[in-house]
Amino acid sequence: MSKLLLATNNPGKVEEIMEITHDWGVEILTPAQIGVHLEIKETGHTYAENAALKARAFAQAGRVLSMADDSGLEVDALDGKPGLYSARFSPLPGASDADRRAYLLEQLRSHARPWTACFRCVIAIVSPDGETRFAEGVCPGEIISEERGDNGFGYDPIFLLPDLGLTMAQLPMEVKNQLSHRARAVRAARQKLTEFRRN
Ligand code: ITT
Repeated sequence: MSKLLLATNNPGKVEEIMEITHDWGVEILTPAQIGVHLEIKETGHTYAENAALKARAFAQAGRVLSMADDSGLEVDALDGKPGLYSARFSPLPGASDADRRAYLLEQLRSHARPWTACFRCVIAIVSPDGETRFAEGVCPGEIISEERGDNGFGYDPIFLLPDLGLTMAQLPMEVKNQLSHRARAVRAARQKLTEFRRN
């Protein structure tokens, strides 16, 4: 069975990607499983650059095909912020997901509603010798000011899917994994994996 290393330190992403890929016939590895511990500085100017930086570093360290996800929340009223900086969007040192949600709501308070937004995810798959493929997924929605639901991670409790009337954090994992930005990107990445196998 071919192996694919998940190049991430975010346990929420690991859980989701494991579930989305469970029937791929690929052995999914985590950095902890193979004893690789890397903190990659996200110095890129795009999701694709950051995803490639992460996947390349893990592929080289683990000598195994690696898949990284760079993702973010883009809020229209904030001109697409926090976007690339979603994981670092708070002035507080050591900020938690809850701190980042509170800071986002503070930034939005003076803006007219609805606070339309989308989650975006770019996946990079990189082989140990540097061959690289990308895939992308987007999920539109709206930011709401009260938190709802306990599932997921990050901005999920304040990200509403207007058609369902539920936040991402109110969805069971298997539903989030049908329609999220990550689900879409990971599914698109499956085709790219077959391109590596042919080479
Ligand atoms: P790795 O780089 O180790 O993968 P990270 O959390 O730093 O983990 P990113 O740099 O891609 O990952 O930052 C993405 C941030 O965007 C994440 O920390 C959340 O704040 C937010 N985000 C991404 N996907 C999300 C989702 O499905 N639900 C809620 N928030 C999400």
